[in-house]
Amino acid sequence: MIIKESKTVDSYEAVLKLRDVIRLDTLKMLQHMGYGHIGGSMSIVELLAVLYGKQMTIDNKNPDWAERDRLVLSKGHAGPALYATLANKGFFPNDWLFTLNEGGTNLPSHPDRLKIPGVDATTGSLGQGTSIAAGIATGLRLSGSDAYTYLIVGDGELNEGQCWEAFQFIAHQKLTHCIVFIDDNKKQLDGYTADIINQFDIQKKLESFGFMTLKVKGNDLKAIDDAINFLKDQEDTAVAIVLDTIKSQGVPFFENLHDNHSVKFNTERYQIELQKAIDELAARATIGGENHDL
Ligand SMILES: Cc1ncc(C[n+]2csc(CCOP(=O)(O)OP(=O)(O)O)c2C)c(N)n1
Repeated sequence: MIIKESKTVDSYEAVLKLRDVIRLDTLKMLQHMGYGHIGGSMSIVELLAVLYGKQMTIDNKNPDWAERDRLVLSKGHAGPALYATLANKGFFPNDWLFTLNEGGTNLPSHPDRLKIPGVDATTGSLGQGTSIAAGIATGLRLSGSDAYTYLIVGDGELNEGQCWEAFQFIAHQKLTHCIVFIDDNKKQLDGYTADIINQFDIQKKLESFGFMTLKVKGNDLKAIDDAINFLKDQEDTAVAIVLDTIKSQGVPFFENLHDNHSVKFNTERYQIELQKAIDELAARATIGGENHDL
């Protein structure tokens, strides 16, 4: 068994750098395509950096390794951020990123587990990833595996009743090794989640289902990492983390843009602002990450 040997042991400095390159490469992919899901991709960058840079047991040389941790990106429209992460972790060549959504590409806009090394679940139809993750985690438990399943769900996605059916199952089964993350960026496709179908208090709802929950700032790498470590120590309970995020997180102009779900970069202003963000990130990535209280 080589289980622990391939555990990622990157330092926080490496996690910071990974955060910046995920954000940078995702923006470059969207720039190349001319449009795309900037909002929901950016709001999970920090989470992906902590998971792939520190928490996950994975092997880029053996993406189907039976003992690996799994990740289900149920909000599959954020695929570009996952692709940038996997490319930077060595699962496939970086130049694949610039074929996003093109005819014949390996990287369709939403994750396809049969095409993309490192993708554990095909997603895009909101809600479905929650049941897939519940199934994967159950299968791993039944086979005696200690591997974790990480499930990322959008706050708008919670409008899908399927999510709550899956959460009920995860809670009932006390699937300690299925860690649920809610990307609470307060917006969905065409407006504020609270205006479309209010989710009310997500944390309280999950707790009423039997989850132990934590809420953390979704741009705070250490808070995310600490929350995961804390929940991994819990026994006999389902666990979830509500990430307090901002749509288009880390890219100030697009954070402040009202319609920032999927943006067409077809105005001079959008193109200039996107290029500015790319240039700033590229400069920061080169010097190895900003100072951060970690
Ligand atoms: C079943 C289903 N209905 C509708 C859509 C179209 N859709 C794509 S993203 C989205 C909004 C999702 O909002 P949220 O989960 O909050 O995502 P985020 O804000 O993080 O991008 C919708 C309605 C879909 N992909 N699947």
